[in-house]
Amino acid sequence: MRHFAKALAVVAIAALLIPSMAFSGGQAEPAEAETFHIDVGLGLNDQSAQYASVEYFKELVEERSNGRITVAIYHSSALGDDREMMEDLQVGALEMTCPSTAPMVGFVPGYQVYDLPFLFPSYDAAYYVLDSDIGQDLLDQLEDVGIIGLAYWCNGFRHLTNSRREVRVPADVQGMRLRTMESPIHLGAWESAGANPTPMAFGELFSAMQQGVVDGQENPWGTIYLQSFPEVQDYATDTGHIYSPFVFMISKMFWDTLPAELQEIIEVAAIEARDHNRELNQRWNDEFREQLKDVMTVSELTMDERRQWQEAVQPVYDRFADQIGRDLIQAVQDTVAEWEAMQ
Ligand code: KDG
Repeated sequence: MRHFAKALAVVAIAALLIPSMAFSGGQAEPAEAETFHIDVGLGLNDQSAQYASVEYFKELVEERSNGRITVAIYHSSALGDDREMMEDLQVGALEMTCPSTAPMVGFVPGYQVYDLPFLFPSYDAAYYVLDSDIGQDLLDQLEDVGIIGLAYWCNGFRHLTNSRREVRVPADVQGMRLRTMESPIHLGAWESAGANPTPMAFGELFSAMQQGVVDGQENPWGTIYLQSFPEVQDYATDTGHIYSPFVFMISKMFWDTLPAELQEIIEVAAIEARDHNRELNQRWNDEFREQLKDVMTVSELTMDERRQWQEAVQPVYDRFADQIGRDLIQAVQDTVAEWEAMQ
């Protein structure tokens, strides 16, 4: 409702301004005089590296635009879940957001490729692919659905937590009710491992765990710690089964109203904030993994235990190959191999 009212206000202001610009002696107002406001909606809370990185972006943009752009940040799904916020971007009711790629697959199906388990051996291998032509092509495809993808930020490697028992191998999750992000491949992977997965928006997750609607979930260490998951989860397992990217994105409807020099300020700041975000997130994920050991059981896997997970979830590669595109999967795997050869 708030967004609808805001969209109406934008249309009304445009209707008032456009005729006065067109007929003021044939001269449009100088573009430099215009100011713009960006609301950024986030799913994670204001303790997250995601929030800190948007604050970093805000400082850069406000300073470099001499105040012509102002930025306000709304966290903890206050403006809706990832999918709803993307829909708001499409209609110009919200300016920016930063979802994981998993809930983006309904908008651009190619993003499913990043949902394949054990695809990336390291952060750097993931960045190599994300920042390649493959990653850029997927960002460009967002324009067809009314969104400009500015950069890949880092969510992190995902790890399993649960309230029931220590989990070391797939046999330990048989029938366990696990929340996943809203992606068929995440669901499929946990089904293959023998769990009972259910898709759910992030904003509903904590209370679902608290009320025992689900037994567990999976997320990077920083999120597990900073969203207070140990209050409702006793066990964590170092599965690292998926590397999860974020996409920092802006509404195309809003973008098209910006003068070129302000677009450039935003583009450059989004990349600088990406580098800040990756460094911060990696460091925090490592630090919080250690701190979690004080408040829950954190199980580290042997090579053999990790191999069991890899084998258990392997069927999703075949099951979803046509849906994702075999060429796209191959291109990502070849680029990972290229990165490995360079090491
Ligand atoms: O806005 C980001 C979060 O809402 C979400 O993407 C975090 O990894 C996440 C999850 O589990 O939903």
